[in-house]
This record gives sequence, C-alpha cells and structure tokens, in this order.
Amino acid sequence: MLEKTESIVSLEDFSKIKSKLDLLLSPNGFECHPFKVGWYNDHVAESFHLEYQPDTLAFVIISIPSMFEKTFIPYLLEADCLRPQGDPLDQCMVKHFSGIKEEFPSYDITTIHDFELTANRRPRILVQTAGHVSGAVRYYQRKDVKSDPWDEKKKIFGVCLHPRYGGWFALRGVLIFSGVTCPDLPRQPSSDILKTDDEIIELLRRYNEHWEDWSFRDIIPVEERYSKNQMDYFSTKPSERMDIIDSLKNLAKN
Ligand code: B12
Repeated sequence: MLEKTESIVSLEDFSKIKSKLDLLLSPNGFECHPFKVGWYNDHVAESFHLEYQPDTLAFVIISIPSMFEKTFIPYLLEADCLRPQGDPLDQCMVKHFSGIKEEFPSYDITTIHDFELTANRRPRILVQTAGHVSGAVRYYQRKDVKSDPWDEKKKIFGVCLHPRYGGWFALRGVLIFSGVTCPDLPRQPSSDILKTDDEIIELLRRYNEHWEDWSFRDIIPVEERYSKNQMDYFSTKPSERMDIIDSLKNLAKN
C-alpha cells in the first residue's frame, strides 16, 4: 500500500486506481478521465493554476444522463439530505465525492467541485479545460472558429461536447491525488467531434443564444439524453424546485 507521502505511480498502479474509480463511479452514472495537472496549467491563465507538480495525477468527473436517476433521486429519498439552504444536487455531489475519497484511505485526495469559488470569487477549477485535456470531451471556444461572425465586443462562452452524449452531460469537478505523480500517464487526445467551421459556429450560437431550448446538446446524434423528469428539474428555477423534488420522491417511492 502506498503511504500518504510523495510517490510516483507506475502505469500498473495507475490502472488499479482507475479501475477502482470506474467501479465506484460507473454504476452511479459517472465517468472519470485522468489527466496531469501540468496539462491543465499549460492552458489556463496563472490565476487559475493548480499548485501541484506538473506530473500530479488528477481525474475529471463527468455525470452522464443516468446519474439523475441512479444517484440524485436516491439521494433525495434519504430523509435528512435536504438542509434548508444549498443546492440539493451540489450537496449530492459533495456526498458522492467524499464517499470516493473514503475509498482511497492511503491517498491524499483533494476534491474540487465545479461550483467552488476562490476567495476572489473565481472558479477554483475550470472543468471544461480539465475535461478537454483529459481527452474526455472537446472544448469548443471562439478561438476555434476560423471565420468569426460575431462582433468583437460580444462575449462568446465556450462549450464542451462529449463524443457519446453530445451536450447531455455535466463536468462535476476533479479529484487530485496530492503528492502522487504519474510521469508515464499517456495522453488521450480530445477528438474533433465537429468537422467544419459552420458546425462550430452553430454550436456556439445555440449555446450562447438559446441554451434554454436544449438544442446545443443535440448538435450531434447521441446515445442517451436527460429524462423528462431531469429536464423538468433543470428547467425549473432553483428556488422553485421543492414541488418537483417532492413529486420525484413520490414517484420513486411508488
Ligand atoms: C461562471 C459559469 C457560468 C456563468 C458565465 C459563463 C462562463 N462560461 O463564463 C453563467 C452564469 C452565465 C453560466 C451560464 C451557463 N452555464 Co455555466 N458555468 C460557469 C462556471 C462555474 C465557470 C465558468 C468560468 O467562469 N470560466 C472562466 C473563463 C475565464 O474560462 P474560459 O472561458 O474557459 O477560459 C479559459 C480557457 O479558455 C483556457 N484556455 C486558454 N486557451 C486554451 C486552449 C485550449 C485548447 C483549452 C482546452 C483551454 C484554453 O484558459 C482560460 C482561463 O485562463 C462553469 C463550471 C466551472 N467551474 O468551470 C459552468 C459551466 C461552464 N456552465 C455550464 C452550463 C451548462 C451553463 C448553462 C447552459 C446553464 C446550465 N448550467 O445548464 C448556461 C449557458 C451559458 C450561456 N449561454 O449564457 C457547463 C458547460 C458544460 C459544457 N458542455 O461545456 C459548466 C462547465 C458547468 C458544468 N458543471 O458542466 N455559467
């Protein structure tokens, strides 16, 4: 067993860690994809850097459509799970990430969620960049467009696509194995899911101009989408979700 100290993991040990994570995550509607912190830091501005050695082993955690039914609804059914303040889905993710951490007592794992902010109110982790460098998703940004049709002053937010789920997924955060480096970790390139400039422009238009109609998520054919219950949940304002939570709980009980 490895100690909670600086250690270099071989590809064999890495495979053991990855298999264990997959076993814990995939039955619950999650995927994990490894990356080195250095790959992430190489892309983001210094203010977003993660202060670890470049070879430090990390994983990005993605929720796929079935997470809602496999993890979130069971969480809602647990009697004491809903504290008056806080987002129930965020709380559910916190619980899930802590459960994963507990399964690796010999490692010092730092978890960072997509919703965590620094003291300067900056996101602690840019999950889209993490997802891209892991090769799990392709992050499409304005700078990927060759003939840019937008006013230069307009802010265009970037969006990731998953090769199997298009836009029907979320990037929930990262697990960083502090003090654990994996120099030989092979890099999985992110695949070019869209082929033409027009397709990228169309994706960015849908995401920036009418993300609420869900159409950016269907820019490519997908294996699975969010269920109607899940879409109803996310289409409801967070402050008005109590009724829908109650009906989801009743449905699951019956
Ligand atoms: C703040 C935030 C918002 C804000 C601002 C949006 C924004 N992008 O800034 C608001 C409230 C508007 C928003 C709205 C939405 N959001 Co939002 N949001 C975030 C959040 C928390 C942080 C984003 C951020 O501030 N980025 C900071 C900027 C500076 O990052 P950046 O533009 O990527 O710049 C970096 C890269 O360019 C990188 N870089 C530079 N060069 C290169 C080169 C390469 C190759 C790479 C890979 C990177 C790279 O360096 C830059 C930093 O230095 C993320 C979660 C997270 N923690 O990342 C979710 C997130 C981006 N949102 C998401 C979503 C889905 C939405 C909504 C659709 C609502 C929803 N949740 O359903 C809407 C749609 C947005 C719209 N059309 O207006 C998803 C996107 C998923 C995806 N498929 O990409 C995320 C990832 C949340 C998640 N858990 O999955 N959001």
